[in-house]
Amino acid sequence: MSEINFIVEGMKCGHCASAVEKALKNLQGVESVKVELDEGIARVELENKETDLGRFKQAVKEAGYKIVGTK
Ligand SMILES: [Cu+2]
Repeated sequence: MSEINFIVEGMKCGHCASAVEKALKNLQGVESVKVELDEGIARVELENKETDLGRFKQAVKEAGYKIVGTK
């Protein structure tokens, strides 16, 4: 199990948070997602260590938001 904290740009309310949460949860290997709206962070727990972050960025982009980094 490993964890990545994504810095997500563009989330303004609970709807945004749940849209990002849903987009990330749908990805393979994702155990859980918790979005901290105030901090603009999505905490993602993964089954395995992940080095390719492209698919996370893509999923969040498709939902209308942007991953700008990790924390
Ligand atoms: Cu919103």
